Parts: sequence; structure tokens; C-alpha cells
Amino acid sequence: MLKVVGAGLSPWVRRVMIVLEEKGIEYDHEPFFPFGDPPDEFKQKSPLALVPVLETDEGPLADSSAICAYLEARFPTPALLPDGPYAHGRSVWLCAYADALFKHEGTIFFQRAVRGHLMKQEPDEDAVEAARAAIPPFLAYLENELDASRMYFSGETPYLGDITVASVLLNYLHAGERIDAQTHPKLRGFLDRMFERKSFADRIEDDLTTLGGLSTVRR
Ligand SMILES: N[C@@H](CCC(=O)N[C@@H](CS)C(=O)NCC(=O)O)C(=O)O
Repeated sequence: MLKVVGAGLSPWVRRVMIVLEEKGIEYDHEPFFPFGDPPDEFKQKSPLALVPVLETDEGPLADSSAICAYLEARFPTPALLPDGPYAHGRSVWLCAYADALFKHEGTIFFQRAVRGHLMKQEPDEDAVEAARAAIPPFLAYLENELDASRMYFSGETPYLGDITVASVLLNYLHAGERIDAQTHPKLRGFLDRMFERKSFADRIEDDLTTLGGLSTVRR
């Protein structure tokens, strides 16, 4: 059976688990935090020492984009990317945009959730404030990209771009931040629809047992 290695709180581990669940594929999960100096055995599977890793019967695969490409080639239905070259390209672009957003969101999450909540250390508030200041243009862009008449970015079906944006923004909420329906009605509606899907709802339940009251996702 396929095995996902990596802590489910990572947005990149989460997006792999959600893709597997949306495709209806059973898998094992080994939660693993790679921080510090991970063992050589892990670095052989993941040369950059990052999670996720997917263990397959042909060998390990690192990097969530590589893993999603593998899953799409092996299990093409339901499709991860929409039909049509432009729609396909736009969904991949959203993944790249979510990665740029992660550079800032990940700092807030790391300082507050990992350092502050899990490791019981003082968060670096200057780093948090600098990262928070970088977020509003990302939220404004995503709000503008959504069309109120469509459920998701590309239409009525969630694709990889939708999953990736929602996975990164879930950690923004898990870190105690808010995305308000007053200021970002389309983005808030999109996130609520994504988080109601069973694939996300199951992950959120697990996350909340670890994060407790820090997350605003259900508040
Ligand atoms: N581009 C990579 C990013 C993976 C990544 O940044 N993983 C983080 C967790 S969110 C990690 O393993 N960090 C460990 C470290 O920086 O030491 C992917 O999509 O898999």
C-alpha cells in the first residue's frame, strides 16, 4: 500500500493526503517531523530533507508536486487538473502562487503553531509581524480571481490549484489569523466549501486535536 510520510500539519503533506482521498485511494500515514537533523534513512528518501515523501512499491518519491504528478499518472480519475490548456495552466499557476504565499504563511505558522504551541518556545514576533504584513496582497489577488457564480477557481469541481490554495490558507487560520467574509466574501465562501469536503474535514479534525484553541478555522 502507498504510504505518506510527514506530519499532517504540513500543507504539502496535507495536499497529498487530500489528493489521495479525493481520488479514493487507500494509503498508510506515518506522521514525521523532519526538523533538526533527520536520520540518514529519511534523507535517502528525501534528499532535501523535506516532507512529504510517498513510499511506493517502486521506491520513494519526494516533493508534493512530483508525488501529485505520479498519482495523476497512476490514478487518472477523477482528474487533478481541468480540461483545456488554459484552465490546466491556470490551476498549476495557483499552485505556484500558493507556494509564494507559503513563504510568508509558513513563517507565521512555524512561529506560532510549531515553536509557540508545540515546542513551548517564544515565537519570534518580529518575524511574525513581517510575514503578516506580506499577506494582504495575496488575499486580495485570490479574492479577485474567484467568480461568485463558480464554486471553485476553475468551475464546479475542485482541482489541484484549489486544494493547494486551501491547504496553505488552512495553516494561516490554524496559526490564529482570520479571513473575514466581510472583506473577502468569495475567498471565505471558497474556503468554507473546500473545508466541508470530507477530504479536508477529516484532516481538520486531526489538526485540531494537535492545535486545540489556536486555530480559528471553526470560530
Ligand atoms: N516543495 C516542497 C515543500 C515541502 C516543505 O517545505 N516541507 C516542509 C514542511 S511544510 C518541511 O519539510 N520542512 C522541514 C525543514 O525545513 O527542515 C513540496 O511541495 O513537497
